[in-house]
Amino acid sequence: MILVTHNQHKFLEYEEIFLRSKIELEWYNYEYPELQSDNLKEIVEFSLKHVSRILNRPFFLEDTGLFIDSLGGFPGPYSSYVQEKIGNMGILRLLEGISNRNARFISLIGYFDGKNFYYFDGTLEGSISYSIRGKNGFGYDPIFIPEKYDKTLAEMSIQEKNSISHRRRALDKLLGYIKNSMESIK
Ligand code: ITT
Repeated sequence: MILVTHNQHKFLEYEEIFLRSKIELEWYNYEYPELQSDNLKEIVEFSLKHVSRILNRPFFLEDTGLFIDSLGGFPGPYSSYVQEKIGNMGILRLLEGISNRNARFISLIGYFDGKNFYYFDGTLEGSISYSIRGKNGFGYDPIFIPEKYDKTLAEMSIQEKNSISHRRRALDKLLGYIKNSMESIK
C-alpha cells in the first residue's frame, strides 16, 4: 500500500500501525497541491484526483484538521497554515480566558484503488490544554488532551497515541474495506 504525504511524522505513525498488519506500507514523499476550502472532503477529493494522475496505481493520502468549538471550528482545514504561522502558543493565546476548550481532530483518508475514489474518516474528541506539554508527536499534539485522559498526545508514546487517534480510526475503516473487498474477490 502506498501512502502519499510529505509529513514524516504522519508516515511514522502509519508505519507503526501497519507493522501489526500483514500489509506492507510504502512512503511516496510528495507535496501535492492542496485546495483552500473549509470542507475536508473537497480538499481530499482534489488531492486524490491530482495524485492519481501522477501515480496511476493504488494509494492513499490523508488530510487532518483540529476543530476548536469556541473558535467556530478554527483552524479546521487551515490547520497546517495556522500551525506554521501562529503555532501552539498562538492557539493558547486565542483561548485565553475561554473556559470551553472542547476540540476534536478529524482525519479524512482518501483512497484510490486504481479506478475509484473512497473516503474514510476518524475523529478524536478532546480539549485544548492550558500550556504546552510533552515532547512526542507533532503539530498540535502538545496542546491536545484526548477525552478521558489527563495528558496531551505529546505526552504519549507513538503506540499509545495510535491506539486512540483520529488517524488510527480512519485507517481501521480503510483496512476493513480492503480486507472485505479482497475476500469478495476470493
Ligand atoms: P500532507 O498533507 O503532506 O500529508 P501536512 O503536514 O500538510 O502533510 P495535514 O494537512 O493533514 O498534513 O495536517 C495539517 C496540520 O495539522 C499539520 O501540519 C499538523 O500541524 C496538524 N496535524 C495533523 N495531524 C496531527 C496530529 O495527529 N497531531 C497533531 N497535529 C496534527
